[in-house]
Amino acid sequence: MTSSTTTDLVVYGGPGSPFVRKVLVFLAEKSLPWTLEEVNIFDPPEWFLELSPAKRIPVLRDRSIAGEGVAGTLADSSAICGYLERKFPEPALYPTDAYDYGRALWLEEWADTLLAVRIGFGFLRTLMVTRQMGQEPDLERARKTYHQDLPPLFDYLESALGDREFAVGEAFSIADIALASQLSGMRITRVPMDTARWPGVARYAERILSRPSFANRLEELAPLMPDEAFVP
Ligand SMILES: N[C@@H](CCC(=O)N[C@@H](CS)C(=O)NCC(=O)O)C(=O)O
Repeated sequence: MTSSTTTDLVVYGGPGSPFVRKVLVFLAEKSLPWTLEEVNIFDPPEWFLELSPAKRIPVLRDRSIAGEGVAGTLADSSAICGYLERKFPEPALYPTDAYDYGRALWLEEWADTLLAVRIGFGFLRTLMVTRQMGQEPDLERARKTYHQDLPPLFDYLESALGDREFAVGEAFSIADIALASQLSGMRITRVPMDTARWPGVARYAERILSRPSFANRLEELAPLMPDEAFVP
């Protein structure tokens, strides 16, 4: 068996990515130290493409397996979190009840796909990445996301969450990490949440994002945030 110290974990990616955030929050909730090695995914170095065949961040390297090359690396935040859970089981971040487990995986998938596309392309790209690239924000696209594309998703989330504290069961889990990693994209781009229309989602986001694992990540992102709030 390979022995490992927790300082062996390297995350490749940029702190602005919600999927990198998902992995960093997962590590923080496990109290595992990590090193973030910045990779600009819009201009990735040649060596990175070998580790990330889909050309995506994050990639995790477990140096206790290999310090270079593909060995010891995993692409995709869900694969990374599953690996970390198996290797570092405490505290458990996946429900033990079979149905809750399945439901947590479903909400993780929903967040990583549908929600990620809307918030990622609708707000992060239009309001934050443009700014980093010295371009004008795409307010029209952001407004279309706000008024047309996101409401059906928030309607679903409002009904899925109800007034529960956590997305699944009675404990914080991967479902909360995945959902809040994407929802935090609105906080970062200073897009207001319609608290009257989706009070459950608003309270939920507030509660989960105030956990230190999230709050510390968001604090690190303050310099990237737009100077002004988005007006829908
Ligand atoms: N399914 C992947 C998605 C990762 C992903 O889409 N990452 C974005 C950054 S937030 C990316 O690398 N985009 C690069 C591109 O679209 O070219 C995961 O869960 O890790």
